[in-house]
Amino acid sequence: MKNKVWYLLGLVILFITFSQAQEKKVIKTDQKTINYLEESSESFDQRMKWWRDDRFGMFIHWGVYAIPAGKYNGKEVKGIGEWIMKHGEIPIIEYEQYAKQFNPVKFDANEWVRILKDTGMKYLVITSKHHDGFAIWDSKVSNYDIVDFSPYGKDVLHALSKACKEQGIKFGLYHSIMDWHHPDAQAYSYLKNDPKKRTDNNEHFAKYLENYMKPQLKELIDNYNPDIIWFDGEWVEEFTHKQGQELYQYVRTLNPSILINNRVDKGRSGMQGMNKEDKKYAGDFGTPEQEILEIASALDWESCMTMNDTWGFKQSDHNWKSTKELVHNLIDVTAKGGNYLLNVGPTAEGLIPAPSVERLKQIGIWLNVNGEAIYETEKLQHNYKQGEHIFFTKQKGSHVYFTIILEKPKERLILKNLKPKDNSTIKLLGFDEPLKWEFDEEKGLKITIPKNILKTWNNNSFAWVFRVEGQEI
Ligand code: FHN
Repeated sequence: MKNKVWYLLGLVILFITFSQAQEKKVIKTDQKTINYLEESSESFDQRMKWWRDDRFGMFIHWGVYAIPAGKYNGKEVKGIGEWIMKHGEIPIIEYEQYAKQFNPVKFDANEWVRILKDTGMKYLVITSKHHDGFAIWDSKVSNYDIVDFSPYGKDVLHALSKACKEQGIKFGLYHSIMDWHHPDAQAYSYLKNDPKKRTDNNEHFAKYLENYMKPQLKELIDNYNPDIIWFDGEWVEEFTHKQGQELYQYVRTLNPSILINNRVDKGRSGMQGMNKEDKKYAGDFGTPEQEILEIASALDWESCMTMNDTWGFKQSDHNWKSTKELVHNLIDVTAKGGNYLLNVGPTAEGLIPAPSVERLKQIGIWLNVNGEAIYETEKLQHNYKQGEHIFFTKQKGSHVYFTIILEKPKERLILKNLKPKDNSTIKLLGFDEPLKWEFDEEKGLKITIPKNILKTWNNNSFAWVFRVEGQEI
C-alpha cells in the first residue's frame, strides 16, 4: 500500500515539473517569436499616435557638467557644456570630484513639470546618463550615481517620473551609448589623456553593453516606466549595426509600447538626423539636431534644438534665441509633419535658467490661443507653405485647415491652396469676429482683416492663425 502512495506522489511531482517546464518554454518561445524589427504599420501607427498628436516636448540636459558649467581650472572651455570632460580633457578622477559636489538642493520636480505644462509641452526627455557616464537615478548596477556618489542622495528620476505621471505628461529618457567613465566602454578614446586604444576594444565594448548598459536600461524601464528611450552617442566605432538592432529588440521586449529614436542603431546620417534610405536600420523616428528638415518627410521625425548654444548649462552662454524664433521653429516643424524637442539646461542647484523660463512662458501664452493648429494635426498633402511666411496645418480627421502667418498681414490675405466650404466661417484664433472672405477659382481665397484687428499686432504676436473649413486645392 505504502509503495502505491509513494508511486502516486512521484507521478504528481513529475507532472507538476513537466507542466512548469512547458509553461516556461511557451513564454520563452513567445518572447522569441516577437521580432519588433518587423512591426506591422498598423501596430507602429498605434504606438506612435500619442507622440504624433503631442508634437512638442521638453529636452532636459542635466548632470554633473552643470557644476563646472563651462569653466575648468579657471578657464572657459569651448563647446557645449555637457562635453566639458572631453573638451577640457578632464581626467576621470578629477571629473568625479564634480560628481561629489553635485547637490541640486533647489530641484523641484513638480515645478519643472508645471513649467513644461504651462508651456504647452506634452512630453519630457531627460538625460538619465549622458556621455560622462553619471547616472541621475539610484542605479543598483553602479554606484556612479546621484544617490551613492553625490551628496544629494535622492533619486531625481523617481521624483520626475512621478510628477509627470501625476500631471499627465509623457516621460522619456535620453541615454548615451557612448560612456566616458566605464572602463570597458573605452570609447572614451575621445579623451586624449586616455591610455592607448586597446586592440580588443570591441570585445570590451560588447561586455560594457551586455553587463552594464543593458542592465541599467532594464532598471530604468522597470522602475520609471519611460514612454520614450532617446539614445545618443551611437556613432562610436565600437558600437555596431548588429548591436543596434539587438538593442532595439531588447528595449522593446522590456516594454513593447515604448518609443525609440533612430540613434539606437547606426542609420542616422549626421545632424540632418534621418536614417539612410536603407530600411534595415532600427528606430521609430529621425532626429534632426539643431536644424529643421528642408522639406516634409513621410517618416516620423523630431527636431531637437537648444534655446541658446549649449545643451548642458554653461554660465557664459547668453546667446538666447528669441521667443519669436522658437515659435516659428515650432510652426515650421509642425507644418512639415515633425515634432519639436526644445532643450533646457538646468543649473547645478536644480533651477531652469530664467531666460529659458521666460521664453517658455511666452510660448505657452501663444499656444494657449493657437494650440489647435499644432496638436493633433497633420501636414497638408501638397503645399504645407506659401512663400516663406505662410504655413498650413490640418486638423486630423476633419476638413479644418489652419493658415499660420509669421508676419503682420495686410488688409487682404490671399491664399492659393484652400477652398472654403460654402457659407463657412473663417476666424482668426483669439478673436470672435468672423472675417469677410471671397473665393475665386482663379485668384484663390481672399480674407479681409479689419483694421481694428490689424492694429492689435505687436512684437509678442509671433504668428497669427486663421481657421478655415474647406478643402485643399
Ligand atoms: O553629443 C551629444 C550632445 O551632447 C547632445 O546630447 C546632443 C543632443 O541630442 N546630441 C549629441 C550631439 O549630436
